[in-house]
Amino acid sequence: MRQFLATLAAVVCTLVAPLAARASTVTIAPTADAFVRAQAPTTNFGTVDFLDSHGGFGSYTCGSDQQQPGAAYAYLKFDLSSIPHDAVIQSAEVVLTSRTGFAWDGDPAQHLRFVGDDSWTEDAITYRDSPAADGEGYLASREIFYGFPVCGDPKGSPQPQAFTGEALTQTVADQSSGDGTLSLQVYNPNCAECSVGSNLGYWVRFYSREAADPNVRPELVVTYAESEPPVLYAAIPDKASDTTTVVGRVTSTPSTSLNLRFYTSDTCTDGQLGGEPSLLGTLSDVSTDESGEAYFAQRLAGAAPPGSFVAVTAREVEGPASPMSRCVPARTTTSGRGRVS
Ligand SMILES: [Ca+2]
Repeated sequence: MRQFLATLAAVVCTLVAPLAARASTVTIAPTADAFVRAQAPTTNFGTVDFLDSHGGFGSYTCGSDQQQPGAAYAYLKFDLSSIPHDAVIQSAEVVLTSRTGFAWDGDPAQHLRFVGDDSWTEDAITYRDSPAADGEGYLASREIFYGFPVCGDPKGSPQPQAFTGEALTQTVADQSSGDGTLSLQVYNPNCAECSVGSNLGYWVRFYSREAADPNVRPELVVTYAESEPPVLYAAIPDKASDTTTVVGRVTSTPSTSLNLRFYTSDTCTDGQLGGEPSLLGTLSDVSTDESGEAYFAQRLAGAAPPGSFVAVTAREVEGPASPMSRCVPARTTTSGRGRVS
């Protein structure tokens, strides 16, 4: 037995593959952006190079489009299909670049709100038919301050504004696995009775996706972990003890407990387990180390049938299953032990 385990250890050590990068980042440009203005309820503002967010019913914006009274809200839509289906989303950040605004009074923060209705379009949305935000909750918020003079567009150099947080990340994850489209509203509330007056709000003007400089256009940055297939080095059935010793490696979230499920079938084509795989056995509580790596060399109850092939999937508790590993032949001799199929 000791000799056997020493052999397995040698197999593991000689077959350590370089670590694949697990965290990936994708930057997504909006497919549509526009703002709506309460006091121009049938006007579409989808093609200008800016997005206004202004909560005040009684205050005004004052930019390149002259003085415009009342509240304005911005909308952005993102296509999330570039995020892999089995990705575990770790963080999401909406980056808007501001160019002017004015701190009238009230809530100094600009807020992102979730909009579940994705049916709006850039060239048709108006205040009158704009979709409401789903609930009053804020996905992410950021205080943005522009002082006197009120007018001026731009005021100073462009200012990148990163909106991030758990609620935004969770919503991106939900929409990625849901309808694949994310709509957001940029919002500032009206302050009915403020210290310096009534019906005031903070105005911020951001660049839209029509901005001439691509560096100031809105973007959504999503960081995710790709679920990698485990690597099975060997599956060694032992009829006498009715067990199968499985040896391999799995890469996942660091310091996490994994459940491994081993399948057997009579065919293995181009490394993919074919036929009708049946469950051979499971290993639970296989723990990754601080770099996200786990090795296993253990016995499963039950011997894989002679001439069969074996492959494995891994999953975190409550997580999605990883892709299936490449299959290896269930071998009783040393000749093919540890060969990666
Ligand atoms: Ca636009």
